[in-house]
Amino acid sequence: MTITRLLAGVAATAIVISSTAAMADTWRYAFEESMDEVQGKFAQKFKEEVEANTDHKIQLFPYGTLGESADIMEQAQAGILQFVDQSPGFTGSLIPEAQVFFVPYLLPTDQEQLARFYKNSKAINEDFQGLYADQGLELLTMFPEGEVAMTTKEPVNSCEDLNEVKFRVMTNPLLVESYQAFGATPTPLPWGEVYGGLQTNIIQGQENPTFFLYSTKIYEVTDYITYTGHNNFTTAVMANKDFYDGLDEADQKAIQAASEAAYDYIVTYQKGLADSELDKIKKAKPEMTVTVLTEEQRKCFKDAAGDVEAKFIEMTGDSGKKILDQLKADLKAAAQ
Ligand code: 6CS
Repeated sequence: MTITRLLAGVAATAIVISSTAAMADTWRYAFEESMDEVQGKFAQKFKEEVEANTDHKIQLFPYGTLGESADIMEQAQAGILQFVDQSPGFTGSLIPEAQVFFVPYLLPTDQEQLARFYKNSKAINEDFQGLYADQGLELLTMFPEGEVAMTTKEPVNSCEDLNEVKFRVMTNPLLVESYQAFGATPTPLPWGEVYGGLQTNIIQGQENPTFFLYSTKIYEVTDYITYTGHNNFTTAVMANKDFYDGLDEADQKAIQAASEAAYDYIVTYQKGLADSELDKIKKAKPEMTVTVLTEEQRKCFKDAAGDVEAKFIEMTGDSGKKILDQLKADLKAAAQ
């Protein structure tokens, strides 16, 4: 057992002991990032709205305080936490259809189009609701965190450059398939092992949105940032379903309204964020090489997308195919 897990266990036990008294007025919300990162900003806005419009308080638990992403999901399902932010990158084994967000080049990179898509998508706001509910979760919202970039120790100008690169991915079977199709050796790891893994050369690459490359200082242990345009980072916020179903209508409405307000806030907050954080990386590490791949260079990544999509349908059957088709229809509507 790692120290983090041990501490998480101790913290969780402490929470259980105090839970009977705290249940009535304090709700607990854990997320996968720090207070100053995108999920933390969303959570703070959500808290502010809930506290302004209900009698309840929200206690926030940023990344690391209760363990890794998988730990906070377990705690939310068990009812120890009332709210959790877990990205589909870690939800793939629990809800295989959530892997749809890892079909390469499915999502656009245009931030405004993406913002319209998540807000209005039937797949997200109706179809995924049922799939999350089957796992004891009330899906409140999904939101974008920006285009992901690859950071590596050697240049990446084509799929061949990923040959024999041990590339860290979130623990998601379809993401493993993607990076296999891109020519790399995918290595699923929780976030806490990524910086050290790069530092000790156990892995030689990873992907994440630009703001996260700066805030987590991952640029210190990689030398190349490459934009292939293959994906946008999606995250999801949910409530424990028994907890949510047990609330009165006024509290449920306040939670939905808080989630909508936090969504609008986080979309606005992220305008220009990728550019400003990339500038900070360049300032902190002038020798960093930043490359935006040309259409020609993207060809092999785009060619791999078809195989990954077929794999997704193979893994999820009719249910996954239905979600994928609906998502494509929703993306088309958001493009107009
Ligand atoms: O790559 C990861 O594991 C992490 N990336 C982001 C942007 N947020 C949380 C997640 O754990």
